[in-house]
Amino acid sequence: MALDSIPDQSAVEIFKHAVLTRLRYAVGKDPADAFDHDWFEAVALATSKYQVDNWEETTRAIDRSARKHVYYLSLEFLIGRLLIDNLSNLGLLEVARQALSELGVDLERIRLLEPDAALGNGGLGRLAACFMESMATLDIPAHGYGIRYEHGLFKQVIGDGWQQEHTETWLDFGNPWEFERPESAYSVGFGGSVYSEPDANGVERQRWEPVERVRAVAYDMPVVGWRTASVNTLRLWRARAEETLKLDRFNAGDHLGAVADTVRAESISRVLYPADSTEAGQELRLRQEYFFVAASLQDLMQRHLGKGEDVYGLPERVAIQLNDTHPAIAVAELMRLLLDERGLDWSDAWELTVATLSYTNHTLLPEALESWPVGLMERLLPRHMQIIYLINAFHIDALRAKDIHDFALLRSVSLIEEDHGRRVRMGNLAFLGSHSVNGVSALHTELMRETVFRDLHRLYPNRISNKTNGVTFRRWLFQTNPELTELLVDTLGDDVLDNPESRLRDLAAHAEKSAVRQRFAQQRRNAKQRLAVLIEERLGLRVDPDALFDVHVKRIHEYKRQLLNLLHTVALYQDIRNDPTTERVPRVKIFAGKAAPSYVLAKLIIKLANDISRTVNADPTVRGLLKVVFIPNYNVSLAESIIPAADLSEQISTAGLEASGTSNMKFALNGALTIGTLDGANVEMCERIGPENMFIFGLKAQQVEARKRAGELAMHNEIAESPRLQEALMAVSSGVFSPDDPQRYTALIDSLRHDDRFMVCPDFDAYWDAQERVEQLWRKPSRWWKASMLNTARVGWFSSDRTIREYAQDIWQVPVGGE
Ligand code: 26V
Repeated sequence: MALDSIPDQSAVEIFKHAVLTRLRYAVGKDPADAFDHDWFEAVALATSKYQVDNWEETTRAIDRSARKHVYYLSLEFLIGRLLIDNLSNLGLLEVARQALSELGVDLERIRLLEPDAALGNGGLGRLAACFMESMATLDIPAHGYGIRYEHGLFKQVIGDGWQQEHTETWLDFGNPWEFERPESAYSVGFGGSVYSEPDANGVERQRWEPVERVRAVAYDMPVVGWRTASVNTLRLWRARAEETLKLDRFNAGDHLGAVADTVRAESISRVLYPADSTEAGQELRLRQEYFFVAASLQDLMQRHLGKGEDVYGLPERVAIQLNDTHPAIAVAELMRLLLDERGLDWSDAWELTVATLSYTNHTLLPEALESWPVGLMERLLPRHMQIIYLINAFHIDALRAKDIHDFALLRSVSLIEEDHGRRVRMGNLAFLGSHSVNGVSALHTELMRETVFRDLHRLYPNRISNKTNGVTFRRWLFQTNPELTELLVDTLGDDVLDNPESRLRDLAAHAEKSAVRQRFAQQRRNAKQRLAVLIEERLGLRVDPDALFDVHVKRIHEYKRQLLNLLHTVALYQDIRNDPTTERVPRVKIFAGKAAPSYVLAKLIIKLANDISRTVNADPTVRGLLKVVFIPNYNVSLAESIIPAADLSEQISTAGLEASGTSNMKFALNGALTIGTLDGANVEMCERIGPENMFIFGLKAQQVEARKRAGELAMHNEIAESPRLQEALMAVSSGVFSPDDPQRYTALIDSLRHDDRFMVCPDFDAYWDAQERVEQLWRKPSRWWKASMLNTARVGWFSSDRTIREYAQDIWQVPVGGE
């Protein structure tokens, strides 16, 4: 094994001892009667001990040092499992494997018992987890702040082809990686009134008196970097009632009323919002946002001032990154702390706030842009609403002073939206309150400048910058794909583990050698074999590991166009049926992904995938040329099984709508070839990997925009001109795949004919042709595997280490380890 070969026997003995002590004293079991789960817990606790030694030291060093500290505020951290991640970053993987095997325990088996920490919906949450790992690796002192949801993203069960949501219970057996910190608890207020009164100097000051208070209690998880001594902290807040039981009410016989406040308070950290971009706006969501922002700002302010630092020095010592607008209320909260609690005047407070905060935008979809009704804000956060009005007034005054009177412009840059009932625009608040605003790919950043923030960008032309996303190679290459990693180490040397960004490039020369290509193909074949076993175990379905694995896994959303892929699947099916002599490359179409529970159309698309799967897989005339699989409950762990086994990665969003994508990078890193549109980070991947090593097709963002602007959303011509598309649409809408309910998809298909906002029809033929190019290349194995290796060789730039270095340099102004 490449990651840390031949373990030292004394290290093995120490690890064994650590496991056995924890098994006995923390789990309370004897090796003879320990179940697998007991072993998992003991191993996790033993691993945690190694982290904690360095952690305490790092924390103390940070507390003493004057180094600038980064705070990453995010409502989501999509972590997945941690055992292998932690062991591998600590350099203990082989030590642990050996120690356990000497105890008669298989690490491979027990690692599967760890539940995924699924505290996120998708890309945004997973990015936060990758960033935490990279910041630790780069020795950047950092805290992640979020919510310790009792229930993470729902578990998806497929019943009769439909998505059903079941509560997720990752904490059932406790979380061995966390440490409760009852001493780090803060009070967070809601509601009430604001009183104006003069302070000692006769200056009018505002005092907010909330009617409700909730306690935020810290739970810390150590974050270890790759082969570094420093350990950062992910601090997640749990909501508790200030007073758990109202004794007077209880004694008066009102037993339920006595605990009602507890239930209300604790509901804040009960569950992660399962929507990724459907209409936001629930009161509980705003309570979650303010809850974690208020606790985090109190905590970081206490750490800052506790070092004897001056409040005016905040931006020199502290950088706060807002992960989307979810923590944007931090702008008003930091102002409130500085004005009301510290007594600063407005202009100083504003200067410090803007210099400390920065904001990342992750979507341009209108339905995902947060705004809160003014009435709700006034009721829940009256002082913040006053501050927002004041920020707005100063802002508009400043523009007028610069002789800007254009009414349309003033309306568009205002913090208050007046059109659909009065609402606070959180995007504008985050923009104004930050010194830096960034997009997550070059194209997305350009579109931010041209669309949502067009006018604000004109007023502040230097504020928006691009920071193209990346992924951590430790998880998405070393841990996910040890066999490929071993190949890389054997071929390129051990240094590839520490410097993959540059060293992976050397793989290009080896792509010319047939022996290395064969080994590259063999490791893929093995990963496909393992995935085939998983599919058979979970679905009772056999797939051929020698077929082309064509993979489309991500949240289910119209803009991600699973429907386009399904129509291609149908067309392929018809092609095979219509022509018994057709020589097709055998293919397995693999789908996985969750739909927001309230997103009816996305759930129908899941049902369609399952209907097509059932029909195609049962049809003997298909002759093994096509299989369709929908694997339930897509999560980080499933992604880790699927990605190394993919030959083809589907990244086919409507151009202009996918801000970046990050699975595109993970697939390419593992050598899958991408079929995709020029959207998000695909554009930059194409520049580096070369268009000859990808299958690019379809309308470009500007063309999509032009068609929408011209109102060309009816697709009668496109359909008439493509017999293949026409036939596929007809089959789906007439019930070929849903004989039990022939009308099931009629409306869905009709909407494509009349209002195809996601350009499925106009891109269909181009997509078909690109898929034909895929087949042609697959038939030439030496060319396919060369292209595959070039993908791995050329995606080094998409490491989250590179992304974090850019944030550190351009936004946070913090030095990176070793600098
Ligand atoms: C919005 C909402 C609104 C309703 C309540 C719950 C909720 C949760 C999340 C979101 C934001 C969705 C934005 C998002 O996930 N964007 C993705 O960010 C990735 C990392 O930058 C990027 O790769 C994806 O392209 C982008 O879709």
